[in-house]
Amino acid sequence: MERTFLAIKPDGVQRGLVGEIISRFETKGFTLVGLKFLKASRELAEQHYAVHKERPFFGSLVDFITSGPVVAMVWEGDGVIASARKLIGATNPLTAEPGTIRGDLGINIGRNIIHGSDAPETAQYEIGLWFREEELVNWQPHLTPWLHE
Ligand code: 3AN
Repeated sequence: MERTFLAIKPDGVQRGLVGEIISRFETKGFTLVGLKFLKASRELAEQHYAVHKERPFFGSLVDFITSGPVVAMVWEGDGVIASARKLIGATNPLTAEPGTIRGDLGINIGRNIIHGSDAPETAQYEIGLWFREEELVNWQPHLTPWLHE
């Protein structure tokens, strides 16, 4: 079963959007298998954003994600990586489609509320970076037969 890494960034936490955001993935039908609330270290943030190391905004990305607590999560389900990206919306909240998390809840690219893995390799890397294997819970929701034919 596919898994993805999602993180509600410090702006989402400070704005009191944690419940609303988690609710969107729950009501879609995906399964929460990992959840932690933490203030990321600089080292963790730099590893997380390693692919953006050469980009001009790398420093501000790391500053921002370490500036307050984040909600780190692993969600499971068929096609969850691509579907979560759709639920999240385009990188810039100002142009993200209404109905998406960023499109409904944000206005600025540097305050785009949530991170979501963009591919299976990234998901695997990010889950391993933020969670130990024993922190992930394998469970079967009772709702499964009502969500899957
Ligand atoms: P996404 O989060 O939609 O996958 P990426 O992976 O292209 O977007 O970028 C990672 C993060 O870098 C974004 N969430 C955003 O906060 C920041 N970012 C991306 N492009 C820009 C930009 N042009 N200016 C400032 N920040 C940016």
